Formats: sequence, structure tokens, C-alpha cells
Amino acid sequence: MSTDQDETTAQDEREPRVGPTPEGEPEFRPYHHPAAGWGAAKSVTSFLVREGALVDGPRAIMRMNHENTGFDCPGCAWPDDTKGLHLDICENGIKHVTWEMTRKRVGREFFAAHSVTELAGWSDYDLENEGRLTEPMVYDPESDHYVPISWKDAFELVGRTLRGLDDPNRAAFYTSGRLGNEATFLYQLMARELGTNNLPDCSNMCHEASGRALQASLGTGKGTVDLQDWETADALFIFGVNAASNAPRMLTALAEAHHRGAQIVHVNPLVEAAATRTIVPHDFTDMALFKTTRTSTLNLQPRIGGDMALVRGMAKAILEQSATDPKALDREFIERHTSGFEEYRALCEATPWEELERQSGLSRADILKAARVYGEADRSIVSWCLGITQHEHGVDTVREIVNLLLLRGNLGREGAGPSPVRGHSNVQGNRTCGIDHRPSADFLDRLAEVCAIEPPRAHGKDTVASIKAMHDGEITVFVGMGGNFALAAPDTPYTYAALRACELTVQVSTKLNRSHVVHGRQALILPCLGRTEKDHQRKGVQSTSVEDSMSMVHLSVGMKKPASPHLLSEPAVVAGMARAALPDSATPWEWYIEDYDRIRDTMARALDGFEDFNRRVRLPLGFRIKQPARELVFLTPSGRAEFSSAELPDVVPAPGTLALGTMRSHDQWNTTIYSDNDRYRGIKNCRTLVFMNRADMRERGIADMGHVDITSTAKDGSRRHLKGYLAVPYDIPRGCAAGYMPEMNVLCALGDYSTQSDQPIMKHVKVTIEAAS
Ligand SMILES: Nc1nc2c(c(=O)[nH]1)N[C@H]1C(S)=C(S)[C@@H](COP(=O)(O)OP(=O)(O)OC[C@H]3O[C@@H](n4cnc5c(=O)[nH]c(N)nc54)[C@H](O)[C@@H]3O)O[C@H]1N2
Ligand SMILES: Nc1nc2c(c(=O)[nH]1)N[C@H]1C(S)=C(S)[C@@H](COP(=O)(O)OP(=O)(O)OC[C@H]3O[C@@H](n4cnc5c(=O)[nH]c(N)nc54)[C@H](O)[C@@H]3O)O[C@H]1N2
Ligand SMILES: [Mo]
Repeated sequence: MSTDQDETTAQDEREPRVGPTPEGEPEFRPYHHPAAGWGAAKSVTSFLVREGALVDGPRAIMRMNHENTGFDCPGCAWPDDTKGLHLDICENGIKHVTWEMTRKRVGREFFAAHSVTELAGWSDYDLENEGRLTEPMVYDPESDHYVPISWKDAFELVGRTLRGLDDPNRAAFYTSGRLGNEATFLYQLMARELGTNNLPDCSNMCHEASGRALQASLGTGKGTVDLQDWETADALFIFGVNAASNAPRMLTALAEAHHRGAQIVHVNPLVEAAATRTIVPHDFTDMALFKTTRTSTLNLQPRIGGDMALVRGMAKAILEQSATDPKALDREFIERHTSGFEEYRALCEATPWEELERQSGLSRADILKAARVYGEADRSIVSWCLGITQHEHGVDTVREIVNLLLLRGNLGREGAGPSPVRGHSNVQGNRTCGIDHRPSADFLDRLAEVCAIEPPRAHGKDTVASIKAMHDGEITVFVGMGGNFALAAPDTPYTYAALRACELTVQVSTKLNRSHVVHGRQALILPCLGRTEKDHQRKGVQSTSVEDSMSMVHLSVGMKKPASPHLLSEPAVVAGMARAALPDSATPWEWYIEDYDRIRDTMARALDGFEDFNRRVRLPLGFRIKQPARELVFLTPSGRAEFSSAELPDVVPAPGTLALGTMRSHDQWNTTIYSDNDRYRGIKNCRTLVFMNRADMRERGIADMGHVDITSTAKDGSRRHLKGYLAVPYDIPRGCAAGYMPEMNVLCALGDYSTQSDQPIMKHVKVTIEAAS
């Protein structure tokens, strides 16, 4: 892993651009309009026209997120409105659904016309833009083309290769977070019946830190609040999330909060669109009258990685206040429900304000402003996303957030608690249903009993460890259930080499992407139904279930005719692979697929919180998985909520260097790029850019919109490069820079993962930036 990547490798490997060919010159004009509203409506219309979905699109969208009669929006994990809001949708959700429903198709003629070497030279945008995959394909090394293969033969190839492994740990089974619960359960069952816990998933790059921190602090690895809590909180603290682009339905909750007089504090090095004002998208009167609502009462711009110092500063202020104000702390809550308070208090007292200011990049006055809002609110929610988790100290920061909440008893009561914003629409459900490379003994015991298998007990490999093991030849079979592993993972050339070193790569996908053209010696593309499509099985049309960010589980039923008659559902693909790989299996794979109620009946017995699954999932709003911490039951070693007392990390960049955060533009969905515009940040026609503070640019002799070279230095000293990026002068703290994933994965060394969560460090990449040579 410590190979010194020279720049030629990095450049050659990422030669094809990710985004589309620009339609014009790059432009930057700061955005001054509200989030959502008519700008969003206009953008949606042009997208529907482009995808040829002007008729089907709106019809499908009206069925989205409807109480158990529609399909779940695959866009994000924000919960559905519970009051039957009948147009609870957003611009990016619509784009996402339309993307799946496109009329364009990739058939065998397409693969006959284009070799894999040729396709590898296409942009990622162009690959996906070809449309939906229609039939199983296998790589033919002689002709360097993908050629058709029957499902039976495809499964046999997977089965034969897996059966031939001398150790089941030579296979890894990746999950991207939109896989439904039923397919998820079968998938992990297959892996464990084979004998491995190698279950890397996208959450290893996303909210692993949140899960580990909440588990350690509260004994419940998830947020404890729901939408009703959002509707009754007095103060909302929103850390490190670009909500207007990535969880746009949060805008509705923020606008409602503002209407009722709640305080809304945004903490983000960038002032994102959700931290200003919005036109509530489903409110037709607001839309017609161009009525805007503020979505923020205070914006704080810490340095990248400075959040933990800010939160500690807030805690310090509350503790100082408690010397004279008996209401500053909830002493009864602290005494009855927590442990470790005195140690934490001493740590806060011992941390000097100067250090908190330096590390957070905020003045003491600003920290006190946030502390005042927190101290005056009876009910506070703290919400966060990747700006908090994708750091070396992500776990410590989330635990610090919990510390702050505990000080005032903001847990286990209405309107209060921690609320991580999850990413993929079912990433939380994947973990609940068994995608976990570190499963608990209890989970495995029950799985063993209910499913009559002998699951392996040793922990498996996560995303980073799997890549390293593939690179080293230790893992030789990679199966990807959705997603785009090649491009989403860090250290692009290294990850490419890892996939290419495999004996077999299998990608279960809806659209063509980089992971199909960066493949193992043998490779399969297995096309599946999307969430919008009708899933016909022997016992009729099937539905699947998903779990949102707030632990609500509900059904999703597709309504569209499948993109091709040859597609299989994801549960069916898993069952096909499992049957071929485990010929003697006692698991009734085919019987499960006839009727997903049967899978749910087994899940009801195997999984905590899924009792009476089939009945409860059909209730109008589904059901909520119990969160013990919400009931003030703490499954921690002490039986109490545990304060943490971690040292503050040093996040101040060394002289001459900058901390670079990689993030999404408005017009992309992870590795899926819709255009090279980023409307809310005022960018047109460019993705290969870096946002910088103007003073940092001047100091380096970089002109506005001038070309720059970016070099990252990894923990092991190895260096990686991106050349010819545009420097955009932006309102971002000094010493910080930001740009887009997945392009910037070239800069993220595989070895640079958090020692606390094993998550790749994607928000605090150490870089130098200089005017292009
Ligand atoms: N439309 C759309 N929706 C999506 C996605 C998508 O790609 N497109 N992706 C989905 C997925 S998988 C996920 S995980 C989520 C991701 O949702 P986000 O977490 O919003 O994702 P990013 O684009 O990485 O944005 C990170 C935000 O954190 C800020 N930030 C960076 N560093 C720091 C820091 O040190 N501290 C603080 N406080 N803030 C920081 C950035 O300025 C940015 O606003 O969105 C999901 N929803
Ligand atoms: N540098 C950097 N890298 C990052 C991040 C970052 O912030 N910075 N974020 C990380 C995060 S949070 C995440 S979650 C990962 C995302 O990683 P992934 O989840 O692996 O990537 P996606 O881009 O969401 O996957 C898109 C592909 O999914 C397939 N797909 C779409 N719908 C379906 C479906 O219904 N079924 C199936 N089987 N396939 C489908 C399509 O073929 C599409 O090409 O990226 C991570 N990478
Ligand atoms: Mo994510």
C-alpha cells in the first residue's frame, strides 16, 4: 500500500473524464437565489426532456414515497412525510428516478460494437448515459468484448468459481446501499453459508464512524430521533451536510422549523444553499408567490475537521454557565443515566479557549453564540453527515456531539437527540439486515439457529481491507451488488489494479459504469430490476422493504414495466448465485423467490425488531424499529450512556499545506454525473475545479479561475497528483479547499483510513496546491 504513486500512473488511469463534455466555458457566478423552488423545477423539466421521460416521469413521481402503494425514492434516506404529504419529492429525487426510467438501452449490439478497451476510454457520464442494461453479459478475453450469456450459465460461472476457492475468505461481497432488505438478508446469508464475513459496503466509506460512535456511547448504533422530533425541536444543529443537494427534503423540515420559531444552526466550512433560504417545493402557494422561507438562524464556518473543537467549546461554555445557572445542565439526567461525566467535565475545563479557537478556526465569541442557542433550547437535535464522519477522528467527533446532548438530557424525549443523515436510501437497512463485516455473536447465533447454517465467527474485511486483499491476491472473487466500486473507492489506480487482479468480478447493476470496464480476468455484468419496476414472481407481484435514516421500515412496490424482459430482481440474482455456489444448501432459495413474504417470515425470526414483519410492514406507514437508547435503555458495558473523553486532534494544516474536502456537486449522485453544473455553488460547465480561499490563492500566485496542480501527501509519505484543475475563489476558511468526488479519489491514499472507523479519510486530505506548471 505504500507504493509511491508516480504521477504518470495517476494521470493515465484517470485519462477519461468523469463528467460530460462541457457545453461551454467554465463559469462561476455566486448563487443568490433560494434553494429548491423554480430553479429546481426548471432543472427537473430539462432533465425529463433529455431522458425522454416527460410522460412516464411525472406519472411515476406521483407514486413515489406513497404509503405502501408506491415505490421508495431511491434518491436518499430522508424519511417520508408521515402526514400524507402527497408531493413529498425533490429535484434530485426526481432526477434519480428519471435516470432509472430512461428509455435508452444497452443491448448485445452495443457490446458487439464497442470493445472493452474502447469503452474504458469513454467518460463515466457517457457510459451511464447509454441507458439501462438489458441482458447478462460475460467478458470474452479473445475479442475483448462483452458477449451475451444465459442466466443459467452466468450463475454456473459464479458458482463454479466460488466452489473452486480453497478458502471462502478469498471472496468479497460488496453492497451499495440501495439494495432492499429482502435481497440484503439473502445476500449475507449466502456469504455466511459459504463461510465468510467479507461484506464490504458503501457505509464503510460513509457512516461507519456514526455507527461505531453511537454504539459506544449509547449502545444503539443509529440515530434516536424521528421526523416528529424534528417537528418539535427548539434548536436544530446541522453539521457537515449539503442538504439542498443531498437530502433536499430536509429543506421542508428546516422551513417548518423556522416558521415555528426554532433556532437553526448550520456548521459547515461552506455556506451551503440549505443554510440560507428556500422555496418549499411542495407548497404550491409558496411556489406561485415566490415566497421564500429562511432555513437558518446562525451559520458557523469552522475549518475542515474543526467540529470537535467547536462542540467541545460549546460544552465548555455550558459547564462554565452551570457554575451560576442551575438550569444549564440536566443534573438529574446525568446522574441517573450517564457515566464518565466528571472526567469529561475535567477535560473540558482543562482545554484552553485558545486551543479551541485554533482547532475550530472559530472565535470564542462565535463558539459562545452556538453555546447560547444550545443552552436556551429545551429540546435540541444535532444532525450530521459526511462533513463529520469522513475524518481520522470521525468517531471521536460523533461521540463529542453525544456528550453535548447528554449534558442537557437531550435524549430519550420528544424533540431531542442525535440524528445522522444517512446516504443511500437503504444503507441503514443493509446493516440492520446483516451487512456487517463485524457481526455480533448474538446476531450470528440467531442466524445459525433460524437458518440452520454454521456462520463463520471471524470478522471479515471492509471496503479498504478488501481492496488491499484483492491487490495482494488474497481475495480473488469480487461480487458487487449495485454501486460502482471502481470509482467510489479511494486511490483510483490502486483500486483499479485490485479489481484487475481478481480471478472473477461480478457486477449486479442497472446501468453501465466504470466497474464493468475495470474488471477481473473473468467478468460478468448481471442486469437487474430497478426500484421503480414491477417485480413478478411465481406468487404474483412482489414488494421489497427499506429502512430510512430514522429507522422506519416500509414497503416499496415498483409499478413500471421492466426495462427488459431479461432482467431479474435482486433477490432472484442472489438466489441464483447461491444455488450455484452451494449445491447442497438446505436453504430453500427458489422457494424464497416465489414469494418474498417467505423471506420476511424468516427475517422476522432472525432479526431483532422484525417480529411480525409481514403484518407490520403493511401498516400504512410501515413500522419503526425500536431504538433502545430512545427508551433510555443503554446496551453499553456500564448500562448507561457513556461520556467520552478523547484528546482533541490537531487538524490545523501544516504551513504551506491545505486540508481538502472531497464532496458532491448538486448535479450528481455519487458516481452518477447528471451534468457538470453545480447550481447552488454558482458553477457551470466544470467539475475539475477546487474551491479555495482567495487569500490562499494570492499567497500562491494563483489567479481567479487559474489552473492549478494539486498534490496530496499520504501518511506514508507517498504522493498523488491532479493537474490542470481550476481554482475558484470561494467563501471557505483559510487553509481549506474543496472539490468533487469521485475525481478526487485519485488523491486519497488507500492507506489513509481512520484508525477509529477504518473509513477512508475523504474530507481532510493533506494537499499542496500551486499554479499549474
Ligand atoms: N443528490 C444527491 N443526493 C445524495 C447523494 C448524491 O451524491 N447526490 N449521495 C448520498 C450519499 S451516499 C450520502 S452519504 C449523502 C452525502 O451527503 P453530504 O454529507 O452532504 O455529502 P458531501 O457532498 O460529501 O458534502 C459534505 C458536506 O460537508 C461539508 N464539510 C466538508 N468538510 C467538513 C468538515 O470538516 N466539517 C463540517 N462541519 N462540514 C464539512 C461540505 O462543505 C459539504 O457541505 O448524500 C446522499 N444523497
Ligand atoms: N472521495 C470521495 N469518495 C467517496 C465519497 C466521498 O465523499 N468522497 N463518498 C462515499 C460514499 S458516502 C458512498 S455511499 C460511496 C458510493 O458508492 P456506490 O454506492 O458504490 O456508488 P454509486 O455511485 O451510488 O453507484 C452507482 C451505480 O449503481 C448502480 N445502480 C443504480 N441503481 C441500482 C439498483 O437499483 N440496483 C443495482 N443492483 N444497481 C443499481 C448503477 O449501475 C450505477 O452505475 O462513494 C464513496 N466515495
Ligand atoms: Mo454514502
